[in-house]
Amino acid sequence: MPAAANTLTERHVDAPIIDLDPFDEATLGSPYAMHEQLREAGADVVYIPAYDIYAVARYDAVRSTLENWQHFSSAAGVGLANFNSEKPWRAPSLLLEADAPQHDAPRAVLEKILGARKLRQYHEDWRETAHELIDGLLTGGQRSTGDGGIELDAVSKISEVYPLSVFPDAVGLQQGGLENLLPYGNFAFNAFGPRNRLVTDELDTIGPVLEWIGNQCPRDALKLDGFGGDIWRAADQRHITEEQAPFIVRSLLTAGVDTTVYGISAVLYHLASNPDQYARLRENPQLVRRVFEETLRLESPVQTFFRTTTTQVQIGDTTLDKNQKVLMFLGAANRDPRRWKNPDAFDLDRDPSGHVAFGSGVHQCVGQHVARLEASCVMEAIIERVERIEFTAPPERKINNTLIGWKSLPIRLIPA
Ligand code: HEM
Ligand code: OVM
Repeated sequence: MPAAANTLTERHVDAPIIDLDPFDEATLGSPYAMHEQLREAGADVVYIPAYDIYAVARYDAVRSTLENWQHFSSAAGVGLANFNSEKPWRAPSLLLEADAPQHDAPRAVLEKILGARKLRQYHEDWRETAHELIDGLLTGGQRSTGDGGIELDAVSKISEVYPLSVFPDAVGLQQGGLENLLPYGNFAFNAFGPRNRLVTDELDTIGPVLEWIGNQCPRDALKLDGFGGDIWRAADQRHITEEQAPFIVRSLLTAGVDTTVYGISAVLYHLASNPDQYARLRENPQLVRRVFEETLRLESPVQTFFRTTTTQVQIGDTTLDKNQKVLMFLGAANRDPRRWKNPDAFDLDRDPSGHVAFGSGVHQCVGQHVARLEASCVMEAIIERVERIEFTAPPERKINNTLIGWKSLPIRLIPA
């Protein structure tokens, strides 16, 4: 159904009406003016007629919506499509797009496999891989005249390289076909939005990518030692069924790559933009964790997710009907001046905990320890070898219906 067919019907809405398109390409690339408009519209929830959806952008409203899974369901899809009436583009995720009790067993299995304790066994290998990557760039790269710095695009040479050199192997994927992972994640995150050009432009080429992803999920495709093997062992132990196992592997392949690429790019962007704070990080390497959390707060690589109301429900002074879509602006909550002092500043003196870049509540990112370990390894390798990071040209935004990030980060690394 075209959007116009179900908008502007005479449904009474007692929330401020905001006439904008959050998925417009210009807005996706620079959403901050819209965030302010949504937060300051005068209520905890607003109505966006363009898509017949509600939206929350203030910190408290976003956080309570995230934490209220009883009234705000994920099983009807966490994108614009309402699975109660629209067919999903793929079989729904057993984690992201599920409610209790179905959500419980897959969640418990992944929490254990991706927990901070289990991840310790990957730490050494991931640290070494980061050092090899950075050392390789510093010795093999294009040397600029003058300061002996190395000029490169940090997205294609660091952010997109590192996760792909550690994560697929940790999952237990065989070599070959890894070039499908980023396009798959990009498509999946676009698919949470409307069927705009970002989605339709990919429809011609995505078929073989989907097929390859599907082929990596069965037991036979995966090495025994790795997250994938761990998932299948959980099926052997009847914690999940054999029918569920391949879909849980698919969740790792969907959510586990583009997100960390975007997260690492965001870190490099903020370190290049804040030379004084980079110097401070070099003197205090234990700040790597805070750098990552402050980066996630400011950047919120996953900008939005939806919920669907399960009953009539109140947000602030507004009553929402049952089966209404609610768009949660994680990025706007993470810069809400009601919650954060000087919210737009990258500030290592603040405590960024409580940010909602990983969500909050029962669906809070189950891969967050993986993301933190990858980002820390990259930062530690860089601060050991690199004295300064400078931009050589303005960075270019990459847009996606759900993710915000960088297509290119042209930088110079000045060796220590
Ligand atoms: C859930 C963000 C990395 C796997 C989520 C959610 C957010 C998020 C906001 C909550 C979704 C919701 O409430 O509906 C991020 C960010 C990352 C990241 C910003 C990197 C910086 C990862 C990685 C993996 C992963 C590396 C896999 C190893 C998942 C899965 C879920 C999830 C499976 C669904 C959990 C559930 O519904 O119970 N992520 N994520 N994520 N994430 Fe991440
Ligand atoms: C999934 C999943 C989880 C989180 C994010 C996501 C594409 C997918 O379980 O498939 O984004």
